[in-house]
Amino acid sequence: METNRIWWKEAVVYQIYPRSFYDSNGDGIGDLKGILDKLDYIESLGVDIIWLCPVYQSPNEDNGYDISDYRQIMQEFGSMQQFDELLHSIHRKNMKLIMDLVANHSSDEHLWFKESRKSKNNPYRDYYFWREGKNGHPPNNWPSFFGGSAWEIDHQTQEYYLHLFSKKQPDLNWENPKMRKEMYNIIEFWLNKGVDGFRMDVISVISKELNFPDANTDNFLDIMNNHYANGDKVHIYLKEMSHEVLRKYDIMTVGEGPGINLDNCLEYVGEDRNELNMIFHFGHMLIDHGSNGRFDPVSWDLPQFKKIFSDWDNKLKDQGWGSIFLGNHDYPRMVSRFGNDTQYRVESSKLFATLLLSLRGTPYIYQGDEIGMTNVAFNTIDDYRDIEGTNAWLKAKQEGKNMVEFLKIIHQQGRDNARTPMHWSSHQNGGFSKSDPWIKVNPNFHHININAQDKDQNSILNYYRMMIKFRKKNPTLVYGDYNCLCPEHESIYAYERWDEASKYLILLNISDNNVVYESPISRSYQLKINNYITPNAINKLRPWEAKMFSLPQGTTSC
Ligand code: TEU
Ligand code: CA
Repeated sequence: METNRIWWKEAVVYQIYPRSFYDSNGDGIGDLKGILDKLDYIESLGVDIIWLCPVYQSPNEDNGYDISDYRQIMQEFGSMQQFDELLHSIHRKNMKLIMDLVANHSSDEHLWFKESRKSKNNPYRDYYFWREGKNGHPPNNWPSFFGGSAWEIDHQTQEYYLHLFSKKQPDLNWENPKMRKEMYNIIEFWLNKGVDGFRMDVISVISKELNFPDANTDNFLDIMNNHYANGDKVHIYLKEMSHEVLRKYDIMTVGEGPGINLDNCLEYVGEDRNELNMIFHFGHMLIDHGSNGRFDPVSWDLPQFKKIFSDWDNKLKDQGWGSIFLGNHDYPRMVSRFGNDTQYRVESSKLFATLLLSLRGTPYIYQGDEIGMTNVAFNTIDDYRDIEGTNAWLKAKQEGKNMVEFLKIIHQQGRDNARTPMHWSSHQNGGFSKSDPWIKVNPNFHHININAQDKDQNSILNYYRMMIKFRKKNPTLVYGDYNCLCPEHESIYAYERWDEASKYLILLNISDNNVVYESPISRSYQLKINNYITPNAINKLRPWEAKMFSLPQGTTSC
């Protein structure tokens, strides 16, 4: 039994994208009061921590990931008093709240940037990266994550500024100790309010290659790995952040890290590093991204998917800690992307809930996945809101691509799939708002909604509630060892979890077919979890069937 038990390792996290969660005042935009109104529902899931996507003042170029004031609440979301009330209510329910720290870049409407762009000798000039162009072109050929150049000319001083994301998200210069100190003060401001930690946005790219060399490839993932991620000083900055502020609080930190890989992950989360508690790794989330990113989709297979999870478990098992997630606000809906969101939507949603809640690491559940919300397919690009998707659309159009085909790629790969409003009921707008929401509701809210599932013992929602409860009662699923069985099998993901107290065999049929698990299953194995309502032969797996067995003490490998 694990002796070194830690709250954020045993916790289950629920991610809220506030803009799409619940609109309490009828303006079509989710808000903080809306989260407070639904806090009993969140508590009913059995989750421990709420990760709140950015709620700071922002012009919403990137829906809050472009911050214009780190100490003010976005007016559309409500007031600081409402934030304080929400935080207090979360704590009263013995849950915790982590905020989203966006420290790599600010909004171009932040005071710092407004000053910085005024003149080359402004005291805030070096809060950002300014460089001269080359023969009327940007300083180098780096691309933005959101398409186009990563540099924008500013005519006031005729210099370019760096923005790895949109041009309204200028990158902050972490070389500048004054900027770092201001960022630490911002972190301290929220921690002193009682916030329980941070998810750190693209924290792996805060240290830049200061000579800004040209990339010698046009493969975006290679450019990101070679030039943006894991810069020389990223660990110096994280250690300083920890020393200056984080270590003084009993909090949790999770780094979002494009470019964090098996070779360098322990530099971020090794227990002896005093940097971050855990990271999101993206191996499985980029599995269908071609060389030009999400809108250049490629096929993948289950052995690839399983290997990623097994490799990361093996790397982090003795030190550090990982996150287990299959969806968030940046990726298509989990059941549409990895499952079957038509004929087997219920079974495959439950199967992935079983996966999320039976692996080693801290599980993250993204709002709406607990009821099996799916991708959406709007008929026109005008119904989409995400800057990454709309930029890609414009680029495809300029390149003369077949836009009927490209819209299908947006349907399959776009981030807005995860940002349509939550389905609370079959009423107008899915019960999300009395007004037209900022983005259309997925029309399938009529049959996929919380009201319809809350009292149905066989619903996806109640399967999540059961699985969360089961994981909490069985810390073997948190801390126990892991071994993947039949790793090459094309349809079955079979693995075992164990410690000296218990042992479990988990069988997941990740396919539309009936399959048989060939290895022997002794009659002494007790079936504890099954996502089908009717029983079947112990070693048979129906399409998207998940089974978890508890094994008698001393059972050797399955
Ligand atoms: O995401 C960064 C990131 O890695 C993903 O956005 C992904 O790389 C991108 O969508 C390209 O496919 C974080 C936030 O989660 C995201 O919402 C923000 O847009 C981004 O940073 C900039 O702050
Ligand atoms: Ca509102």
